[in-house]
Order: sequence, then C-alpha cells, then structure tokens
Amino acid sequence: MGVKGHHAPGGDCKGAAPLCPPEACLASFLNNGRFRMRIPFPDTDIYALTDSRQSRGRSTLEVVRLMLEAGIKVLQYREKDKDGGEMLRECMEIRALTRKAGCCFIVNDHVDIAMLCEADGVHVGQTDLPLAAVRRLLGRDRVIGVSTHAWSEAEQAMAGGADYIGVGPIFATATKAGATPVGYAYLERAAAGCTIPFVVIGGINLGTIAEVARRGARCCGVVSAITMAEDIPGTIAALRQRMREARL
Ligand code: 3NM
Repeated sequence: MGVKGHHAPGGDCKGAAPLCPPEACLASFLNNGRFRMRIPFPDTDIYALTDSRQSRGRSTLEVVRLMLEAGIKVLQYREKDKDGGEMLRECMEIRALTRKAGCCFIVNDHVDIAMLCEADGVHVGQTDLPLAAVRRLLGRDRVIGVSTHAWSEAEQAMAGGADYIGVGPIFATATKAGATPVGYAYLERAAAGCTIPFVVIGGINLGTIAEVARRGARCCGVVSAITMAEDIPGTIAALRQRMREARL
C-alpha cells in the first residue's frame, strides 16, 4: 500500500494534492522502483488477434510469429478455451517476441495474466471488469481497450479514460457467435465522433475491408481472416493493400 489516504504504489501524485505530502510521493516512487513511460496505442492499420480454435491446427505461437513477420504492430492474445497456466506460458513467450518486434501486446480479459507477463495492455468487454477497476490494477501507463457496440458505450469508454475502443461487430461472425451486428451506422458514428483510436472489428476480411475503410475505419481488428489464412503474411499484406487503395 502507499501512504494512507494518498495513492497506491505505482500511482502518481496528480489528483492526490493537497493531501499528498512529499514523502508520500517519494514512497510511491521507491515502492514502484522505476520510472514508467506511458505506452501509446500504435497508429497502425491492422490489429491482429489470436484464436487457436481457428488456426488450421497451428499453435498460437506459430501464428503469432507469422503475424509479426508481416509487421503487425498491435496484437491481442484472445484464447477462450485454455487454462490459466497455459495462457500465462504462451503470453510470456509472446511478450518476448512482441518486444523484440516492437509490437504492442494486449491481453484479452485477463488482467492478472497481462500484469504477470508485462503486456502493454488489456482489452475488456462490456461485461468484464469495469474500466475504472482495470485502470486501478494496471496503472496509467498501460493501454486499456474496451469493446463497444453502440455510441453510448463509446462515450462512456472515452469519458472513463480508455486508450482505444473496439467498434463492432460490423458483420455477423462465427468468432463471436450470437453478437448482433451493428452495421455501418455505428462505424460511421465512431469515425465522426471518436476522440481516441477506434478498432473496427467483426467479419473484416479481404472481401469487406475496403468498404469498411471507405466508411472511416483507420484500424481494423481481424481474427479469422488472418488466423485461418494459409499464407498469413501474404493475407496481411493484401488486407493492408486494400485499405490503402480504399482510402485513396
Ligand atoms: N470482438 P472475426 S467481434 C473479438 O464486436 C471480437 O467486439 C468483436 O472475429 C466485437 O475477425 C470479434 O473472425 C470477433 O470476424 C471478430
């Protein structure tokens, strides 16, 4: 704990004044043990996510290596059927690979695993831990993303200090079966009003990405079109090319 009534270890002193005496700041600094820089959400076109259930039998690590080979700059570990130990082992390895590649590494849902592997951030849905609680655990320097399915949720996430939001699912997708597609209307609303980066997701593939880019998507979240591709680097290059052409 930090000094009573002031702030948690790893926090800073902004907002604690006038209660926060200099020794509390010093304690926080010493407890924390190191300076931390705020990690930015990268300005990039494709946000790649893992899904070992849809990877043609390839391991998550193998798929991640191919994504990084293609120059992916933000990658989310999203595994729904694995136990905690396996997820942590994989995330430790992915952390080392993404660090080397200069890729922002986000863990879906599991704040504990993200902290243990020193991921750059966490992504949460509307029914996961609330943004404010995740921020308390992660601190200000890490990236937090929130899935949104309507403009009211986007406004709430922006006001709550999210670093980016997911906007979707634009189309129906087997990867998130049962989720109601939001269509182009919400994408266009987000493109017009979002004050933080937004990642357009749900059914984005070689056939849909150009129109989504024309309607304002600057960054697309893609699962199955990449994880199911025989040629992952080639498919990522083609997705990028179609986004570029659509924006000309
Ligand atoms: N989040 P695919 S849709 C992980 O709308 C995820 O928040 C969504 O998978 C959201 O690229 C989705 O295979 C799945 O369609 C996207």
